[in-house]
Amino acid sequence: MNTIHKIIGTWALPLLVVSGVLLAGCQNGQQIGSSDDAASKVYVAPGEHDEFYGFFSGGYNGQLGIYGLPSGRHLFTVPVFSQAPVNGYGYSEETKAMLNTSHGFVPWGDAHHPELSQTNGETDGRWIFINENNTPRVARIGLDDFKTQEIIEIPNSAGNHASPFVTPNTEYISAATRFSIPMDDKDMQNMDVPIDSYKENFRGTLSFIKVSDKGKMNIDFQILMPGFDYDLSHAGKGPSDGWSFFTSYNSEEANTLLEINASKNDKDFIAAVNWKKAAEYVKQGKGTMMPGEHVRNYIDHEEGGIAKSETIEEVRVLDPRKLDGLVYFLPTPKSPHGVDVDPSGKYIVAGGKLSTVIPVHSFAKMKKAIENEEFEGEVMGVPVLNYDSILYGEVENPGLGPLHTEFDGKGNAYTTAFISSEIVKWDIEKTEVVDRINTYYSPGHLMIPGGDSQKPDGKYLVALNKITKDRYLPTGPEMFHSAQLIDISGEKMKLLLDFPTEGEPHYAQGIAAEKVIENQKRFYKLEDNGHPDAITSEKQARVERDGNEVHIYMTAIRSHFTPDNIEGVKVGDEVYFHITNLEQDWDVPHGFAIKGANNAELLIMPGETLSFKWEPQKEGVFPFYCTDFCSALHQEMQGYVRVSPK
Ligand code: CUK
Ligand code: CUA
Repeated sequence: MNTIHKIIGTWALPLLVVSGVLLAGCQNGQQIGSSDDAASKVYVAPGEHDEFYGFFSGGYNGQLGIYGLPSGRHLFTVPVFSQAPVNGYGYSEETKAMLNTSHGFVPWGDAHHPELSQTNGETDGRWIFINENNTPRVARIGLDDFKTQEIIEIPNSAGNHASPFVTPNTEYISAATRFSIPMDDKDMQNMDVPIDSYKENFRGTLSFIKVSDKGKMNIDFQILMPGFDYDLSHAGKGPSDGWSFFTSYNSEEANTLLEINASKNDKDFIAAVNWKKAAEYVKQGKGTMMPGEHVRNYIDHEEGGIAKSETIEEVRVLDPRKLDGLVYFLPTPKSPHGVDVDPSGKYIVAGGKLSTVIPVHSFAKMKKAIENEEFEGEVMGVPVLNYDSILYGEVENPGLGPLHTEFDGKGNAYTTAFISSEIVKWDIEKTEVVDRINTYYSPGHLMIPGGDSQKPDGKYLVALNKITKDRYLPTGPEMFHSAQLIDISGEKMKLLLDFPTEGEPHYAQGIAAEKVIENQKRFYKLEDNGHPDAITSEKQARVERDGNEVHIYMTAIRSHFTPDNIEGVKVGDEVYFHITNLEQDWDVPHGFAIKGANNAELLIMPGETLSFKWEPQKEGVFPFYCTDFCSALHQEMQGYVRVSPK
């Protein structure tokens, strides 16, 4: 059954014209088991927990959504690249610095790909990384407290899309520029040149971020590349450990109307990067230190958990024209989007958006072709291999618009077909389609817990659909995206559940809950609170003036603030409320808000100190209160600040 659904999406139209495919209006029956069967498989009884954590990128909300699987319940949202009024992330004095960049304070991001840390090719539950596409950045979130710990900017990049995919022991995280930009080879500076000088002046970069045992990220090296657009990436594993693969499109190097002009070539390229070789070059001091201003923000746990920023001026750049054996191009049909390496590490699968087959490259053949120097030419020092000598096979009839592939660890691959709205299951060794299921509608990525690692947990698959249409009660012109949970434990895929997701989830990750739960922090111990403005008892509560700065050292405990009547503040003062939550019990946060403040609220976790800045503009008496219903006497948890004239 290869049904073409009613289509949707404006970009699909020219694409279909290009592929010469007709639109059909039919919509076929859904392969739902019996509904009882499906219901029992996703039912998590009240008080019971889900089997898996699902981490879904929030797309243009810039955050990371946490969902329980198989229930599809939205459990939490971790604020990462965007300010979050719900808990004051990016508003509080402690977290503001997390959003600093070389462009200044950037309080929004476009997050596409979460990626769990791995040890020996298996997800290990330490951290999850996520990329920011617009102002190129990568974040690291700790899975002990589900808070963003670090954000590093990627220099000499314009759009960080092929990111942040990890190597099997989280040695490196990949990043690549989505947009090429005019870059001077000598100093990597973005140049003021005519846009139609693209072919001559535009360049790309692939970046490798090193991750220390403690998680600290730094940009170890960048590779200067031809001016294509780099899209997705995945690291090799097993036999292909030591390599990373990046798709590129626009090998035509078009700078306008890419929809047509970047769809001309039959094949574009996957860039295969030998990162172990690159790391050796770095050790030998090869490459050149180049300007590459970027900012790294991190929570300083030595200094009371306050975010700090540092600016780094340079980055090491490796040039394939000068260093051999770094990168090879694998010709790949046609405008590939996703690239995925199967759990055995033997096969490299591309999702050619405009391709009529799914090409599967053989890593062994690629190595051989490199040894025998079977090159067809080169682009900017990067040898181009011969398609036929690296190809393992082509999967026929894979649906229209194949994008992304995940694996079940049982020899099968699952590829999304955006245009024909389906997921296609195929046998990797045989490169043959064995099953297909409709999705509603137009899936982008898909996720199997561990599905891009060496040890997938092949029980469930989540389709991350781009178009929702009629799946839920209408909410006007705008609606949440739609995810679908599919049972992949048997031979035939079965649709189990629809659930809405916030933002636009591109990629997602899943992990057995037990791998994460054991390291969870339930609250911060007061005795570990090293915040310089923390106070650990009400006796220490006080108001201090320093010029026009007023510092209020305040405590919160059920159900009062100390102090709760504050006088002596003047119009034009800079007032800082440093509030320590004295509770030592799980899930008893207190909130803080004050009338008219040009700021969000704070949500202060037990044992934590957060600071709120307020610049009163008018005289009078202003109430403040706790925003989180914390006890039966929560409504009594309030106070006043008196503001007098200057
Ligand atoms: S992308 Cu969204 S469907 Cu940004 Cu990984 Cu492919
Ligand atoms: Cu504290 Cu409500």
